Amino acid sequence: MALQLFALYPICSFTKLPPRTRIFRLPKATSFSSPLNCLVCPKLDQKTIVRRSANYQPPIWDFDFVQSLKREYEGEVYTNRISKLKEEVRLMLKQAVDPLDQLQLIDTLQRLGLAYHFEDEIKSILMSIYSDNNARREDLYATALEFRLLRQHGYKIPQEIFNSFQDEVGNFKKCLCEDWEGMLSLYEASFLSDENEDILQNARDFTTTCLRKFVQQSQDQNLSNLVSHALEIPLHWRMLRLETRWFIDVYERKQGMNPLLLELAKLDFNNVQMIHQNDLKHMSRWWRSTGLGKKLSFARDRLMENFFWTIGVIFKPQFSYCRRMLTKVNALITTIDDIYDVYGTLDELELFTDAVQRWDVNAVEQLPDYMKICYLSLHNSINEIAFDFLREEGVHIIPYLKRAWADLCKSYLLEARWYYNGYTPSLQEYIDNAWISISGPVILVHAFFLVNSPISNDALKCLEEYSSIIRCSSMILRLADDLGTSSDELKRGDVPKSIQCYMHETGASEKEARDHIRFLISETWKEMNEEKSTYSPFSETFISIAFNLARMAQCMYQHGDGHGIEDRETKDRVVSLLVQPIPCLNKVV
Ligand code: LA6
Ligand code: MN
Ligand code: MN
Ligand code: MN
Ligand code: MN
Repeated sequence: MALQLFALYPICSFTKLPPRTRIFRLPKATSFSSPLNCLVCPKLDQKTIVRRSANYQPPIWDFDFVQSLKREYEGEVYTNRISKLKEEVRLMLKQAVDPLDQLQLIDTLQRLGLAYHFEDEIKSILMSIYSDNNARREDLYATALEFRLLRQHGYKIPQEIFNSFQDEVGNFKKCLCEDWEGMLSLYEASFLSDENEDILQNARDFTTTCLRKFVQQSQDQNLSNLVSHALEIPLHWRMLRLETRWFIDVYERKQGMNPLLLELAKLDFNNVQMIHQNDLKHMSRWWRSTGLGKKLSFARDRLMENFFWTIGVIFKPQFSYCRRMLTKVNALITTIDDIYDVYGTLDELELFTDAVQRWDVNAVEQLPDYMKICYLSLHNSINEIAFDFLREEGVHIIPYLKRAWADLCKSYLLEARWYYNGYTPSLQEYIDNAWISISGPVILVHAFFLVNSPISNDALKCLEEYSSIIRCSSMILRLADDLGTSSDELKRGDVPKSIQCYMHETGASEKEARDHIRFLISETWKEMNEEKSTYSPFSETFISIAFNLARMAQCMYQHGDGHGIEDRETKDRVVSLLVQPIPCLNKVV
């Protein structure tokens, strides 16, 4: 049973929240010293408020440690060497003539994290391969590779390209199972599927079964590592930088690898890492200056993770400003989410929601102290982003930004009401709110202005409507988060999340519910994939951000709550992307 993902959409449904339970008048600033909730709900005595705790641990990343991160591979020798190697690769791309060689080179460059240097060259090669579409169709590996790369780059290439590998009744031929390279290639290609593409769904099922068998039987450790890695999360769903870091090691061991490509990959990785470290250091100073980590001790103090998300979302060196501003957005989201989910009383949350909707600095007067600092910090940070945009582009964007925050807070508030009423919504009702309450729209609306200029009216309209790509990306973020965090959330006291709503509604077991949520993630990916092949007013950069947000979610919550719990997988990942450079043995001279 496929759920209609966004049945109650458009957002106008969203703006019609249940009527306020209480109407209050704002007092004069001088008329109260204790929080306004005394006025709102006279019987509530501040001392009797029992607040929840999430028992979040203090951050493991020390401020001084972050500031002391060193740049080991910095200097002209390295930049010169990188330039020289890039020219060599450009030549390789020019000289490759056999389509399979070309495709393999492109694939390798992508997986080594180098493709962004050669976007024009890659585009023109793929264009020529696409126009010459009577290439051979006997080799499954080559066909699937071509299919995957072309779809990735937005070409409409039909799933029927795989017909010759099926028998008369449409099953993939059993004998193909022996060809593990072909299987792996088809497996990865099958994730580029749109909705209702049955050949690709069959391909995914068939290759998954074959590859699982392969892993069980293979004696070759390297090969089965490769296949297990793919089975764990397919390439199309993977966070790019971590995949790059992983693949550089794989490539180094690969027979017949090209040492120049390897060298460039390592040097470039280290170079990008230094730029990221620089962004991180800036943001770590900003975070300290807000005082939020210290003052709001009930909330997650997760600057490192908040920054780490931005690498997943947009890693290219030239987008430092975007990474930095999104780090602020993420840090504010994480803090405000904890206010709503953990610390705040319902009355306080009503006030905060109202203040955000007004987007008026005077609204701070109605808030309890702990909210004041958060509210002003939100105001200052977001207004500053808007100010930068106004200065650079001449466009006033506060209405867009504040609207996104207001929608987020309204969705938080609805969840808080559900919680206090002990209400379990249907899965549909939950989802209609939860794709907003996960903060995907806030992140993407800000990202839009942080990378897009000039902006078109068409794109603005799609942004305002939270068009399909924004909803899909947010939806995957929500469902992945629920898979990773809902067990702990329920224990500490929180609304039922998608898994529990589904169990409540259908009587399914937790395992069945989790499988269903994974199915929804996979279906949402298919819908999002369509965004690549249909006209979109959004820039390629913005589209890639939306895709990457979904990828990053699946990465962060792969082993549980990787955002809240720092000292497990997330720590190793942070070390490998942000702390340790790749040793380059043949030091450049
Ligand atoms: C997840 O926490 C969280 F804080 C987010 C804000 C998710 C995505 C965030 C970024 C990129 P939690 P909830 C900062 O699992 O309450 O508490 O919506 O989110 O389930
Ligand atoms: Mn939460
Ligand atoms: Mn929440
Ligand atoms: Mn959660
Ligand atoms: Mn569709």
